[in-house]
Amino acid sequence: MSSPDLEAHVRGTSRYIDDMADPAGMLHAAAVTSPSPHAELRAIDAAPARALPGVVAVLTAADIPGLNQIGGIIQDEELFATSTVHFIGQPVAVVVAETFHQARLGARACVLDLEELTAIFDAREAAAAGELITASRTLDTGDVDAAWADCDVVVEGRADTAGQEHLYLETQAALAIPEEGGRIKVWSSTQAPTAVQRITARVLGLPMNLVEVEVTRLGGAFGGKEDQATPWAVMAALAAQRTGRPVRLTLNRHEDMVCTGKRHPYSSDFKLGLKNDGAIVAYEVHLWQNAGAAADLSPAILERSLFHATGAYFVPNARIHAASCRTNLIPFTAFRGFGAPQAMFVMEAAIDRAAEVMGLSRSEIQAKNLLSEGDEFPYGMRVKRSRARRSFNEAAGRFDLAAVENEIAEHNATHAVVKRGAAAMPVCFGISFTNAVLNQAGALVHVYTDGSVNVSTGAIEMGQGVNAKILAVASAALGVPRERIRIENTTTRTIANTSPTAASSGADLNGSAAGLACRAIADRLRSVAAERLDTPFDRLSIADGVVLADGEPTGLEWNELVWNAYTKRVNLSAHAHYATPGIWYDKETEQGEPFAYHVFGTAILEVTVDCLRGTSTVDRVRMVHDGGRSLAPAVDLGQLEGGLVQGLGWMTMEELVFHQGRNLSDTLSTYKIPDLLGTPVIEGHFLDDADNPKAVMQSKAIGEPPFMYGIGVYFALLDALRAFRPDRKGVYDAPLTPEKALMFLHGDR
Ligand code: LUZ
Ligand code: MOS
Repeated sequence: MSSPDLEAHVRGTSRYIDDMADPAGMLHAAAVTSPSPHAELRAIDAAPARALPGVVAVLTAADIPGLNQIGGIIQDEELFATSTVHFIGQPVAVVVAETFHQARLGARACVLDLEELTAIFDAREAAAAGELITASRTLDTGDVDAAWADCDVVVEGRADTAGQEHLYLETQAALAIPEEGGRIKVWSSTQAPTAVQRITARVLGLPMNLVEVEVTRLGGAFGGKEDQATPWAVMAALAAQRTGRPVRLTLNRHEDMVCTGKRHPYSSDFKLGLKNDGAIVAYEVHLWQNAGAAADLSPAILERSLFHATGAYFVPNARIHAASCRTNLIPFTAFRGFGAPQAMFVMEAAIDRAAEVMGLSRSEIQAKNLLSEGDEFPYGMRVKRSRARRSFNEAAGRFDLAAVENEIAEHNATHAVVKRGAAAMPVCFGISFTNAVLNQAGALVHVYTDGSVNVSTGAIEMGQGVNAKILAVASAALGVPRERIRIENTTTRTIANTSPTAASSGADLNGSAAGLACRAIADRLRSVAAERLDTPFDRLSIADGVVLADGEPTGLEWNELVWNAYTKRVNLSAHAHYATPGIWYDKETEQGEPFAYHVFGTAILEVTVDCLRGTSTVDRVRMVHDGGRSLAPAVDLGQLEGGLVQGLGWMTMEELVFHQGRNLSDTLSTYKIPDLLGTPVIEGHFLDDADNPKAVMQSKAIGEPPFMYGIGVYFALLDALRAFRPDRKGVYDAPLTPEKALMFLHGDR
């Protein structure tokens, strides 16, 4: 079933913040940002900006009535820098002017008096200098030190991954409107309306009940709007409060690429010990996360890295060290996968190195070590309903992995220049926010007297189809056709204290809450019907807008029942709250059950490399994915394919380049993402009989897990390269761009 947004998207009538008509008297805002990665900020001279036509105000930290502090997990980030700037693109002031262009001219005219300081850009250097965002963490299971002696083979190496630009189609945007009594209404392109509300209130010196944040939909987010829509919304709100006029702040693409956080680059050292048959005995890994200049979500992202360091495998003895390192780059932030992809890449690199040394195939080692029912993760949780082996075996069987591998070996033996490679990529991803508190959601449902229904939740529609899923839940729970139900905009006025729509859990949490609220109303309506039809409550049900008794139509229809309930003064509205049961984590012991359940699957990826040029194509990717019982199969297939392609981009062509703290890949001409022509043939299969009692209507979260299938492409490419250069060992430094492939093939001669 399709998304309720579908028709509007196709017709081009779906509205985003930038499509909203300008309120009367509206101003535009643009940030003044730091040109230096690290400097003492001695003065801001705003006089040249104030002298320009159209400029209404230049606001700095001195104009903030509340706190100049936007940090979430750790309060270490100023809205406007005061004494020191810490990265290029850091806001120091905001210029408010009559037009978009005048605001930007004003921002450019401000003169900053800066005294340069030494800057650090490398995570390992930052760690060595003691520049950590939080204390480092270690998960430890089994006895790693003793286990090395039991290993037949021990391999070591280094594996690095670069960052990734979100490149959501809609850039960061906000529209703030001052209302009576000091109230501020903010439209924000955020995944986290409550965070925007909380921090706007903090900065503006208002109670939260005077700040409303509303979202219709986002034009993509991918984590980039979980924390980092906030500063722009707060600046717009501050400007609206100070000037008394509505203020719009929309970043252009270049500003968005320079001034907002991206996926964290990681650098890692690994050590993996195995038996001769490929069984993994021990794994030790050090992960250095490049957090950038402020915490943002980095500690939570580091935690998800820790939890996913052993991938889809059972490792009896493991020690995982992780450090979040402060550098003078933009604060890196949430991005689909949230630290898990970076850690899983290292595990796959270690397996690749072991396969190379042992003369085994990578897929043999993978298959041997997949999670079985009841296996324990390094964080102490035991895996339940593990579908790691089932999905791997189904993928290997359905897609005949052995035949693919043989065919490729034969191809490579008979072709000198064009080489092929294949890889399997198993995924296991934990579902729930690792911070247990965030695993709650609310819903508010109104049934109107004509039988039409409005459903409000805290979920943000960002193109991922969460509204289609909530609609499916509401329709089933009420027993009315989807056409009668509208999923409302998300606003802090109807649903309070929301968690970000993130962690793949939007439909799980908000769908559950919506289901509870709808069932409460449906039960009241069944009571009304029981009286009216003189039939016991338990024998009645409502389906497709008709009241049934023992499954047979009674002749009583939804609209009439609703009106009847109204005349009997029955409440036709319900609010419900859902909190995921059973999850907990103890950071002291680093043990717990942080996830409600896990998502599993396996991809088989095939590539071809032109070994004269280093160029490559991804030919085909086939996946078997554990999607539970889907609430919206077309949506899930889209997420499966889209996640994969985004992962392929991260591994092969999206090259985020910083030089002395400056993002050189800050335009669409210098940052390349996969396009239709670069997209392989994709085949996605969902596991049959995949129930999931841990989520709403037996469904499973889908957003993030498919991203990690893309990791496999790195190793498929590496195999093709090694087929040309069997004398060279694998290197693990993603993305594996054509330039890097060329250096691997020919750089040493
Ligand atoms: N956001 C968050 C996330 O705050 N906590 C998480 O565990 C998470 N996981 C994935 C994506 N976003
Ligand atoms: Mo997130 S990476 O906003 O789920």
